[in-house]
Amino acid sequence: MTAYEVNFDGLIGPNHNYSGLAFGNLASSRNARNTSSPRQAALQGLEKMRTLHHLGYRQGFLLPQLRPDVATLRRLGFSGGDRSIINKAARQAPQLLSMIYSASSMWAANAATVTPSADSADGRLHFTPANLVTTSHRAIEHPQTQRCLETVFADPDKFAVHQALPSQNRFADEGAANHTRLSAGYGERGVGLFVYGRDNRTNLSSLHFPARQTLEASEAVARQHGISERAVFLQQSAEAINAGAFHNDVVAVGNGTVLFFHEQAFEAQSQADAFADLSERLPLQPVCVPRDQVSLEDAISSYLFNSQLLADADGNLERMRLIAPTECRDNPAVNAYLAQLAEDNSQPIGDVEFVDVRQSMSNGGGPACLRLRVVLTEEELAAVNPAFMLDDTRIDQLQAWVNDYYRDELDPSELKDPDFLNECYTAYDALTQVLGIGSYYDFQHA
Ligand code: SUG
Repeated sequence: MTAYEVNFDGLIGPNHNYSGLAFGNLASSRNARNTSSPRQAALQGLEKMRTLHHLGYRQGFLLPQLRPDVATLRRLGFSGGDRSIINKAARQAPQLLSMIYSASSMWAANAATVTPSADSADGRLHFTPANLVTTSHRAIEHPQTQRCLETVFADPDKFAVHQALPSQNRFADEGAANHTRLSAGYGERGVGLFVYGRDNRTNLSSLHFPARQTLEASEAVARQHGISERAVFLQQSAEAINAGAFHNDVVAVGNGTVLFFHEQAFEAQSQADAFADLSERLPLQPVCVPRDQVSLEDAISSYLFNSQLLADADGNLERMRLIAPTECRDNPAVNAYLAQLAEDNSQPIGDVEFVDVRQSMSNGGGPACLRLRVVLTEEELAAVNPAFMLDDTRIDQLQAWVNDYYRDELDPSELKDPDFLNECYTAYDALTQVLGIGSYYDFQHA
């Protein structure tokens, strides 16, 4: 059956800011309290979507989540009207404002884990929103993620949108950033490669930063999607986590039968076992980047592995391209490696495109973080809510909307201003009008 990989990018919200909320994510810590540009961030994200559209790929997007999340402040004991709650929080617990104001839902690779219908037990396409329990600003995302996925993928005969796993440390789940679907062709039965940071035997004292994905979470998702028999589990190395690989997609990316990864990405024994298992199921093509060509530090600062690894626009997996962040071009070792890779005919990656997503990168989110990959058959594609598929006209409309409603600069101290709440709500209201999706956000029902 013909099937396509469609990327759904997170549309970046007017509240994009640098609050240093993600311990273990080096860029987030480095840029804490810096002034952001929500407008540049959103325009950069939309230009990346345009680049893919112009290259011939189908491109969709997911809605920004409603922020500030005043409902969470109510659950934390604040009462009154929305503006009054912001004022009280600004006085009594200003640190909570950065939590409920984060634009982190932009990193759609953490929205959910996705299993295509060719692989699942019931022939539907499955989504499990990630509980993101490791960080408090992201743990509040999953209810709105679920709602957004149910809006975009609304047909329950074709799409199954599950609830997030229980919000417990034991089931910590960060979604597709730690999952790669490998297959010989998009429409063919494939394998789910789940990469986790810890299980119940992991020596936690060896980790300086949190391991955000657990084996038990990955196993539960595989069970939900009916792919336990078609799942392979692989452990990230402590070395990679300690160097700042807070998700596997910072040190590895796969597509088709290709797994492109850093030499130090995985625990050695786990890698040997998983690769042997994968090789029995499909003609695995590992492309390992040696540490003496690209150090782990360079891989993480340039986000080489957070490139999007794409088949060509016809879905031909013999000819792949990387959509890499410009930071890779700026890093001499990475740039030299990529030039060599593109010339190396023993593997299918023959082309590299660079995209500027610096605003997102400064919070630790590269091109691949910004998108959720969904493999869709023709029939499933026809069932996707068309308001969320992009062409030039729609991208132009969204860019005009960003130019009209977004600030050019946002300092984290400005989150205390209740007028900024109104500014955000006005922007979301206008967005639903541009898209023609009616009242979507909670405040529109009030
Ligand atoms: O979860 N940054 C995000 C970046 C997510 C990147 N996603 C993938 N690698 N798939 C995170 O660490 C920073 C927010 C702040 O500090 O303001 C943040 O949440």
